[in-house]
Parts: sequence; C-alpha cells; structure tokens
Amino acid sequence: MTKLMIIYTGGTVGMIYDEKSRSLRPISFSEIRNHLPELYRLGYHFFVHAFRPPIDSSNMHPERWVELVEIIEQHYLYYDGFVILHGSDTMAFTASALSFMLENLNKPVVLTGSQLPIGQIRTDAKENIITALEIAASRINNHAAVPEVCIYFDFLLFRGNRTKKYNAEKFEAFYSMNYPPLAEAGISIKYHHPFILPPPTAPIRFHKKLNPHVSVLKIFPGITPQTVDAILNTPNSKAIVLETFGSGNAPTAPWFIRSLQRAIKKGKIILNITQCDGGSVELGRYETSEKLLEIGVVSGYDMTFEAAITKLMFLLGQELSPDEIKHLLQQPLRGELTLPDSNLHSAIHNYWATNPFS
Ligand code: ASN
Repeated sequence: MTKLMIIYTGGTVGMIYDEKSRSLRPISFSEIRNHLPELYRLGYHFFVHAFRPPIDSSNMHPERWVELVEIIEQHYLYYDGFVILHGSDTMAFTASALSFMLENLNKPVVLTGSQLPIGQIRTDAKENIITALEIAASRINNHAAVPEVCIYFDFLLFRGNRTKKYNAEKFEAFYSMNYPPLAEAGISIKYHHPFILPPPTAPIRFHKKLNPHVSVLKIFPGITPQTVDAILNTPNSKAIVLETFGSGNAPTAPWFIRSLQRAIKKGKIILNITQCDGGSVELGRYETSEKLLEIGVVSGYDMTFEAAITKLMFLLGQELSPDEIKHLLQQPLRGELTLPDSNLHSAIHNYWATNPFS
C-alpha cells in the first residue's frame, strides 16, 4: 500500500469563514478531513503532521523550513511521498528553500493549497489536494514519477524553485515562466519527462543550516544614493539580491557603480536577477550591465526572486568560501536556473515555441 505523509502548515486551504469575526480563521486537519471524504477512497495509507496552530503563510520563516526538513527526515524512509498543505502567499519561497535543503531527493515533496477555503462550495482545495496526493504516490519504472520539490496548483505541476505566485484572485495563482510545467492534470496526469530531474545517484542529504542575513535592492528610475547605500550597508547582511531591469541592466551613474563596488570590496555578494518574470540576466549584453560584470556582480541567470533569496540563505549557511558561493550561485543545484549554453536551454525554447504561455 502506498504510504504518504501529509504535513499541514495552514493557509487558506484550511480556513473557514467565521460569521462572528467576519474573517477567515484556521481549522484543524480533522475538520479538513471532514470536508474531504474522497481522501479515504484513494486507498493510500496516510500519516498527518499538523502545525499547531496552523499558520497563514505570511508568517512562514526559515526556522519553520528547518522544522519541515526535520519532519521529512524523521519520516523519509517510511513514506513514499510527502504533501505539504501550505498557504499560497509564500508557497514559492518554501518550495524553493526545501529544494535546496533536500539534496539528492528521490521522493516527491508536493506543496499545494488553495485560493478558496475548503469549506466553500466553489473551493479549489479538493482538486488541488487530491491530485497532489496522486502525484506524490505516482511511480514510473520503480521510481517516484517526480523526485522533486514541486508545487501543484490548478491542474499544473511546477518545479517549486521555478514558481511564482502571480495572481491573488484567479484559481491559477502560480506560474513558472522560465521552465515548463512538470505535469498537467486533465483526464489523466501527463508528465513532461524531459523536464523532470532524474532520480539521484547519491543518498539524500538533509541540510538544516540557513543564514537569513540577505537583503534586497530593487532598483527603479530615480532611486537615491541614500536608499542604495542604506540597503547595501544593512548591518550583518552578507549578500544582496539586486533586482535589475530587463536582461540585468542598471543605471551607469558613477555613484551607483561605486556604491556596489564598495559593498563588494567589503566582501558582500551581489546577485543580479531581473525584475521581469520571464527571461534571463545576460551580463554584458548591454552597456548598462557591462560595469556590473566588471566589478564582480554575480549573474543569477533566470532564477526567480524566491529561488535567489533562498539559495543565498542556503549557501551562506554552509561552510563555503565566498568564491565557492559565487560559483555555486551561477550553477544549477536543483534545476533552479538554466545556463544559456546547456542542452536544456534549447529544449525549453522548443517547448515554449509549441506551447505558448497564455
Ligand atoms: N493568506 C493565505 C496564506 O498564504 C493565502 C492563501 O493560502 N491563498 O496563508
């Protein structure tokens, strides 16, 4: 019998509308179960671990990611797959963090949630939970069909560290603009095998050290030297995610470049990702990114903001030299970025050519 572990952290999926307070309040997993009699018809053996109390995912924190990794570690050998019920707001951060913390994963870890609470008639929770469980249970040639941390939402399965919540209204809350979906659920679940990571050859490693001392500099026309310096000089901050325009471009004003250069000289890592949801940083393509390359800004290629932040927390938490960190930031560790000269790059290009993003 397939054995699955469900970890219930909270989120809208487990909330009901409270007439008295006129707001959504979290309910326990046993109440969720009452709304989901279909669960028993799946024929799997379940074990449930619930956060007490369940949390809105706005309160998610790196310490809770460590807790999730510990729970998975304790139950890893016994269960075939893991489904994490999570609020959608920060689900992409949790999925990205877990992808780095679970190295050589050979079982599915599927995060899901919903836009409407499970108790509401039009809820999207039921379909999301049931299909996430089916995916977590699915095996092909004696291997887990998807040995990855992923997000299942509104009939699509995405690689977790490629995903973004882009819509607070639609049932289709997530997209993954730079990487094709890993599977699509219709009458049957169709897996896109070329895009799913192969099963690992080495044993799983559970990483439990994260360093949250990262900051973010999102540039905009007119940003002042005071703002830039305040962010670059944030006390204790070891690395800065620099959110640039287009393919990694930034102002060429000498004061701006000098500020970045000073921060780099102090030993801070500056990781360049684009403010666009689709496309990649290409340092040196335009004059407006040449200087960044020269002074030692690191390219984040096509990484999402969520992947960039959590990858930095993960790498800064390991015992690595700054050069090792800079090198690993520019390599795909868990499929979170695609290098322009890789074979995968053209496969992805072909996928989008025949399945235009809508
Ligand atoms: N605020 C909720 C959360 O992220 C939103 C949701 O789950 N749809 O916990």
